[in-house]
Amino acid sequence: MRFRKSGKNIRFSFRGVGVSFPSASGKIFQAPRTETKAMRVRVFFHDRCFDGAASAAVFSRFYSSKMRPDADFVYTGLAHRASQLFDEAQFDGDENAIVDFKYCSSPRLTWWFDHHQSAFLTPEDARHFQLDRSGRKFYGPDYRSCTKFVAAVTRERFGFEAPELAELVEWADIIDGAQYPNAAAAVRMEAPATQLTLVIEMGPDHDLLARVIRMMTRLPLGDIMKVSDIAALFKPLHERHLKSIDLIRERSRCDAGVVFFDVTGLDLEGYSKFIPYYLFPESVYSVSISPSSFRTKISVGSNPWNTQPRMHNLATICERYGGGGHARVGAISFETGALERARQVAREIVEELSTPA
Ligand SMILES: [Mn+2]
Repeated sequence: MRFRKSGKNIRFSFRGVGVSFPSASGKIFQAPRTETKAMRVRVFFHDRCFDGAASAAVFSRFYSSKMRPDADFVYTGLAHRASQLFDEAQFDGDENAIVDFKYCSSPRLTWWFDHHQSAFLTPEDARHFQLDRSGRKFYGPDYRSCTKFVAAVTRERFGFEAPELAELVEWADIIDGAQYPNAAAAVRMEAPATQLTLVIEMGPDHDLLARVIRMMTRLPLGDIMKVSDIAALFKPLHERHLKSIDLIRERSRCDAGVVFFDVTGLDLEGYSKFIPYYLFPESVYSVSISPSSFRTKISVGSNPWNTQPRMHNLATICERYGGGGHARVGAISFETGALERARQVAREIVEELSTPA
């Protein structure tokens, strides 16, 4: 039996099982099951992204299986924006991990996995990563999904095997790598993974993502879509999605293989990026402008089902304007209200993509 005073509590413990009582001055009563405090792991993930959520789920399963079975996970989504990406005060876990999002040189960051070409905000960040010797920060730009990258690294380096996560990993690779057999498979959303993607990308709030991540760690995707509130969220989003196909059809034009549309004023935030290729199967690239509450966004993509060779690196083009992404898909965020600037940049990009490099 041991006694210990911690803060306002007096703690009794025997063989690792402890009970805390408030001391005379304290008001808190708690009876934890074990003496050791659970390890708190904060996982930052690419918000509203199937691959971001799935990466967080695979990382969490790895961490509880190979590092600390008693870990408590807290999930925080990160979004690309024109202003500061990280608030270091948020790195308040015993461990802080980032998956599927840019590197951060904070000493409080203990795990990092990303696969984006534009993973480093600055050359200093890239150098900081190269000098890291923790063996816990990994960059896999050749991977189509961060989820598959996390699964591969944790298997090879830490012996983590989770066959029940194979479905999740495969779908993250299909979704993030745009490996659907055709545009219709992506746009019609018949597979549960594609339905869940819609809920993740356009669902109502950020707590939802933390719940979805927890479900991904233990349920097949078909079962997640049967959870009543997830199914209820999907239905109106799907109807809206079907309507968005018609609206984008009205706003789009396709010249020299480049689809352009501007959905300003249409309340179309988060429409499927595959709609332009579904509408214009012959297109090679798409450029679109979509204002939202916190940014004005230019999305630049290439038609995954058009086998014509690509002459342009879209991440490189977007980086020139302060954005980033992958060779075949990129985006630029402007401050809200910078619509004229965004339209000018979009015109320049359409022009550049219409001309062979
Ligand atoms: Mn990703």
